[in-house]
Amino acid sequence: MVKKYVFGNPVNTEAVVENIPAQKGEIEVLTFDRQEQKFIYDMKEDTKVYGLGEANRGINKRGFKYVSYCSDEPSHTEEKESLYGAHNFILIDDDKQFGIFVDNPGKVTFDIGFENRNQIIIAPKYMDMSVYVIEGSSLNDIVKNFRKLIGRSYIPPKWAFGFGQSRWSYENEQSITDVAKGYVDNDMLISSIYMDIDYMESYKDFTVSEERFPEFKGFVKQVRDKGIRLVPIIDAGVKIERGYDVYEEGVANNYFVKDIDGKDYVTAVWPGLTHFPDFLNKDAREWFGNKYKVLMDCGIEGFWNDMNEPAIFYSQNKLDEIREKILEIDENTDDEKILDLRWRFNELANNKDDYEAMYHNMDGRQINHDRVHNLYGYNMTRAAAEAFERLEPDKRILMFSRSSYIGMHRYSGIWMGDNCSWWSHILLNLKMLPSLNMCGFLYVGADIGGFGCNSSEDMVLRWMALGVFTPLMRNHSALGTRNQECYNFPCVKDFKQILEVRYRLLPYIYSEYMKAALNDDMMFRPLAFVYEDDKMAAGVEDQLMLGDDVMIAPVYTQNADGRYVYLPENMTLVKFMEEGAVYSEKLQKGIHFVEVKLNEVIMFVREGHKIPVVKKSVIEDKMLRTKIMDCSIEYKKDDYEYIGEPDSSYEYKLYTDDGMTRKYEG
Ligand code: MIG
Repeated sequence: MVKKYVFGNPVNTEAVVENIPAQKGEIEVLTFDRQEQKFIYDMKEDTKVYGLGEANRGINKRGFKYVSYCSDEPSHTEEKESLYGAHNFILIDDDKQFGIFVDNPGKVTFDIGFENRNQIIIAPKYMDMSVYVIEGSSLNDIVKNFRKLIGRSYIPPKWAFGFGQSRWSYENEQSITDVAKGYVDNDMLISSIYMDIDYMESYKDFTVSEERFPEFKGFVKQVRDKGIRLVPIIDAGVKIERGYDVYEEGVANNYFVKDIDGKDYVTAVWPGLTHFPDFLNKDAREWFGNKYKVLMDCGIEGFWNDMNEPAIFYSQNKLDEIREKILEIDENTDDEKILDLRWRFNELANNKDDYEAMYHNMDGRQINHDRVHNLYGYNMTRAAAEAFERLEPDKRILMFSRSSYIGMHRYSGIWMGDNCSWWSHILLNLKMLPSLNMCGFLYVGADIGGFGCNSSEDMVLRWMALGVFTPLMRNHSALGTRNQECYNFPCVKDFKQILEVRYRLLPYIYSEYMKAALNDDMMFRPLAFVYEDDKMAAGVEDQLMLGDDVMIAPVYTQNADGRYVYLPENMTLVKFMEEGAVYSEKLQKGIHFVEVKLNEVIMFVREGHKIPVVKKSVIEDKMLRTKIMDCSIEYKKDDYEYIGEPDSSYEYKLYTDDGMTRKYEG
């Protein structure tokens, strides 16, 4: 079912958990162009290609070129070829169906019918790699076989399925207290508040500003007593500062990334000049991971890892080059030479020369960073997750990362990075969900409301109405943008209502997540994966199947009264409306226009199915009345009502566990 082919001398990426002997000979399903060092596959007119995880464009990846090279890319416009992750799995749906995983941590280009509409061209920069060909009885089965190969997906604590509010930045106790108050006082449900870089002392990892958080541990508890968890960010770069323990220990033990001569490589990120920990070095990983304890000892139970592509503002080397050029300038220098500096400044950030000048120590072997670039964020996050297992063996810790590679899905989730408050990014959010699931990433979500740019109330409402279904449901926005916390818009009542839908659906969302994780399955599927013979379904890129029972179809355009929806079979339309009312209507297979108000959430339940939702009165009793946002509530039978076809004999399998420990199978 799975065949492995080895080229050159690959490093062990640990993306795969099964030991598979390598095949001799050529990859049967691909043509190898030896001269150009590329793999080619000829597509038919109707061949479809899925996968590539966190990537731009459609669910069907055909018609564009994608470059796997983890990038700090803050503007996800249509022409962008690389985002933060490198997920080299594609699924070809032709007369034959099969998956290909290119386990190569350097740059790999996937041209899926871009140069030539009918060809897939896979071109790795370095030829050291393993390639896996995965077969199965259906698209879904191939994904399952692949997922088994790469190991079980990360499972977060149950509270991480609650709603989270974030912003760059809530920088002191007061601002966090205000956010908590904004939600709690308005009877809006919330489970977490995120701390961005300004909580730290001079952007130093594992420090907390004493001035802004004079009694951090007590403060964490105070917020926690309202049922809300604080989730701080950790950045990859370590500030160069005498006396700062992380810096001193890193230098003393050779735990930082080096230049070719063995000197610690100097870059600049938020803290100013920094070194990057060498996460590919096992000892450095263990050392850095243990540092998370500083915050865990203050009661912190979750983190997000940022800037781990790694993002570089500039390197000392590159800046020195510019300095030299500037010093060459005098009154006789011609204009061109001076203007040339403009480009040099523009090219300082994330410059490929820096990635090519850095070196890792992997099990004693010196390895150029560029060859293993895509493993960096993965191993930063793995460092943390392995430490969590050592420090808190029984407890689930929330962790999600910006940069990633397949393999990291076993250690954490991801968020989709710096999107914008653009309507098109609601749709991009939806499209990435199944692609990420194919690659093992289940705990995923986008910045709701959009990170960059200013969002409008209607946009945040519509985006939330998609977010109620995503495992990570977090509203986050950038420094300088309009405040987009739910209580900062005039129609607080509308937001309150959408948030309630999330918590009412939580038992279903959590169950479907756990089933997907425990069975190496997808939580979100393209319609094409479920209705394989339905040509119409194959073209649907703005609806998804969620678990085995539900189809979602959010509104993602402005000023819309609703939207057209394609039903591949008879289904029940369920609409969560004002005051917690639930409207149901049976609809026939086919195309329908469904009206959806700004404060409503729609979904569709498959024919003959029913799913549990928590009664509104129960949420009111247990959380809103007490003003304690307790996500760990155990519901009883009477706390649920059923939607879809409540009278059918269908037995929905609700998955329950304690939501806290690693005892999953119960
Ligand atoms: O250079 O920490 O994607 O979520 O708010 C920007 C500040 C650094 C990028 C992250 C974003 C975060 C921001 N970070």
